[in-house]
Amino acid sequence: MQQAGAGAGEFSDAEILKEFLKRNLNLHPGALAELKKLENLRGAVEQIISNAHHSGREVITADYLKAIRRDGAAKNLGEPHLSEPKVVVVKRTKKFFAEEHEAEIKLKELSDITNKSYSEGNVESFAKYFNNRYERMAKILRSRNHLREASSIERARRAGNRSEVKIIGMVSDARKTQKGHVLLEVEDPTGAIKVLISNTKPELLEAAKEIVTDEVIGVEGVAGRDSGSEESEIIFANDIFFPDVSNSHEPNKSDVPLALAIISDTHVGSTKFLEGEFLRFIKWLNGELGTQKQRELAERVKYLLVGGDLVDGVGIYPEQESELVIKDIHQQYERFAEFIAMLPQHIEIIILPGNHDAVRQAEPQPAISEEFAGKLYQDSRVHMVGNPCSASLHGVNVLSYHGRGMDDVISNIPGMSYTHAEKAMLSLLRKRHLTPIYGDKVPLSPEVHDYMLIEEAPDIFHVGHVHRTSVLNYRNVTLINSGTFQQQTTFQRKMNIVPTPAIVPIVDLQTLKTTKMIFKLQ
Ligand code: D5M
Ligand code: FE
Ligand code: ZN
Repeated sequence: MQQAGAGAGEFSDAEILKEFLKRNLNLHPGALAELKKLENLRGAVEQIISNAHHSGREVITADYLKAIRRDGAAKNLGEPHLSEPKVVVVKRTKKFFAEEHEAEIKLKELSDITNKSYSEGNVESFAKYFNNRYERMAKILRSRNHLREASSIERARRAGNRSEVKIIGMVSDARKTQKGHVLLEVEDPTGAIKVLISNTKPELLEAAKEIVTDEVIGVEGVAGRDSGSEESEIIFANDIFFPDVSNSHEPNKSDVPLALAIISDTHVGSTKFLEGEFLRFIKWLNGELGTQKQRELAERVKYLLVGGDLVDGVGIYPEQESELVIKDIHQQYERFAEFIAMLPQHIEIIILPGNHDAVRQAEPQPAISEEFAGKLYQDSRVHMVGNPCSASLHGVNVLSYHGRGMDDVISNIPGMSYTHAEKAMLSLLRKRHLTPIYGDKVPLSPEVHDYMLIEEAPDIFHVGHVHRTSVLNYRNVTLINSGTFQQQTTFQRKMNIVPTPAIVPIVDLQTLKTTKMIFKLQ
């Protein structure tokens, strides 16, 4: 292959032509030779392409390049003076790739609490809630080969001593015994039984560490009863099963290479909100920032998902007021809406609330209301949804959840931490529940339908809240934490939480590959 001129490294003719072709730019005959006379060939090519992109130029002629060499326009961003234009350049408004494709959004309303009547929180509603949770989780577990013929706990109790049993039960108690076994109490609508996970089975014991109360699991083991007793009271477990994700999960993919940007926890109104970095993100989406490759990605972004904590709110944590630049909640949302207004018109925006937003704290949370987010409701690109929310974007199923359930999992399962929040996310996915523990830190509303249950394994599982960007692939599900645009607060410093601000995951909906875009200023 022919090499380009001195100082151009490995930039071959073919590569140069490819760069122009990729951008729908034609190099006129004779232009290549002229181009190679320019200094810093790579930089010049990038600059010429960028200039052409901005001015709508479609053909690069030798004369054009001569003029650049004459007055160095490539370096100075401007267009050169063409003394004798020989080619008529047809100006056209260049469209972003994402602009040429209509959005395809299906919001799964059944999975959204918004506009539904809420639970009254009485004894009856608790019973209905737990029943709904048990029945739907049991169905997921029963679809696993191992548990197809699981019996009721009542039948397992009546099974003979030492007979093999399989049950599906909700964990009402889980503790470690003095001898290092794990002892569970599990129930189903027919009864309750103890489950012992012996310390002689280290692998099983390790898996059992992840068991928390109120989750629904499958147990396979041997029934045990005292001599003379009429019923078995314990199962000696040989295996335990989480509902998990099927290992043959085939992800849905878009047939066009559109992309999804995911953010959360902007905390507008906080003194720690990184406005400069956030503006750089907006600039990038507008195609005004980044390398050629990064701009090409920006042009494919069709959807923006915002996973809650839009604003910092007021009175959320002790001494918050000293860390607020905007102390009025309405004004915080106004400011947030101003940023959204700067986004390109072709991007559809899905917004759910978090624990700093102006909605009820009990989960599931309805969408932030028009009273607070009026400006956002006036914007036809914006879709205000509840937390959690399920949506299909160009055929790709996305489950989005702000993430307080992570706090419970991190504080209750040994070995979990905010530093490796993706492990906690994975634990939620395998439990197929966003808030498995009832009545811990996260206030839950006992709705008749359990909205926090993960009925179907999504293709993308998005969580915010922990303020650390991370991406993990598990059985063809892409798990994403969307980080934050807020610097460490005093409260977080005290809690030893170290955020990773201004790093935005961008998912290619055709390949499900994720790129982390970094907008840090220093
Ligand atoms: O949460 C910001 C970060 O602080 C996130 O990593 C969770 C963590 N966090 C929030 N509240 C608590 C409590 N009460 N204990 C421990 N860790 C917590 P944000 O929702 O943005 O304030
Ligand atoms: Fe947050
Ligand atoms: Zn939060």
